[in-house]
Amino acid sequence: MKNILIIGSNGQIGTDLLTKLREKYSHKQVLASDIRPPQKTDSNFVYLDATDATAVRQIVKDHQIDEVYLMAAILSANAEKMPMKSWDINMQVLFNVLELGKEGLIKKIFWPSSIAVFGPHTPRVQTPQYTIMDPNTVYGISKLAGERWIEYYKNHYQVDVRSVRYPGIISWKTLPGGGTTDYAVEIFHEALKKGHYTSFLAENTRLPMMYMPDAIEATINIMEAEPQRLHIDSAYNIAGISFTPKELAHAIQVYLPDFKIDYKPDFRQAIAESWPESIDDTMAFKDWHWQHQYDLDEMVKDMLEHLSEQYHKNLNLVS
Ligand code: AKB
Repeated sequence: MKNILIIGSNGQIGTDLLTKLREKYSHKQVLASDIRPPQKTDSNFVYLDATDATAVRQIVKDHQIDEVYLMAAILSANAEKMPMKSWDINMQVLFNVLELGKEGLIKKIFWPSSIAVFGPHTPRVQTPQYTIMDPNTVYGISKLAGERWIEYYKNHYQVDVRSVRYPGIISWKTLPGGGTTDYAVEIFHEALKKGHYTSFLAENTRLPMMYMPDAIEATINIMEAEPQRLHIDSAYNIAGISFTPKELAHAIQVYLPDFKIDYKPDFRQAIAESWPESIDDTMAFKDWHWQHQYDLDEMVKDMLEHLSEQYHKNLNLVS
């Protein structure tokens, strides 16, 4: 019987991860924690500011935690507005957890990296696992530094840390908070609420994306893989679907023919242009049989099905 702690359980990925892990194990075994209160009362939730090393240690000890999923971070667009603060937070929370691994207090850690580790000189199409990495955002720099540090802790202190480079994640339960790929979630809400969306990325900006069920699958699969199968000590490339705002709008129009989109690129355009268009995830496939399930149309249909319920709209989603 292992005990799991999710740090950042109220965030976009944390919310879905919490549900899935509690289904897989039990409510009692999966402790939720966040700096924000949960939306629904949760008897197994604790307030946690993960930048506070003493507080993280205390919770890990009090609840005899074996595994930590560290999902708290300041994302790319928000990080550009407060560079030093974001660097401090993103690195501090990681070190607080890595140190507990080094001391043997926790046995396994999941820490997410991102496609933001790549930069303007990285080959943009089918970006390989090992390539030029010259991120030019605070978030990307912190993720690349994080990747180097998790490898260091693995090699020098035998800390078992697992990581994947998440692309933009699309989901309906919780909104993303301050990323460059957030348009791909906002668009669904606005399509259903107003029938119109103004994209902050230009129409032909292609980015790697993934539907939440695939992201959760990747996260849990890498955590459960036999250690001898993992040949990458930093973070694995994982791929889902790559599309542009225009292609996504067309896929939505199949179900909502009156939906309109226009484009007003802002500062996030430059961030998006420094990131890959698509990702080569051969190594994740080879090592732990990773393969995404959802294509663009399946994702759009599922998103609209769930969100139309939330907005009490009756949609006939048979295309
Ligand atoms: C962001 O846009 O900052 C994130 C990411 C790609 O890591 N969604």
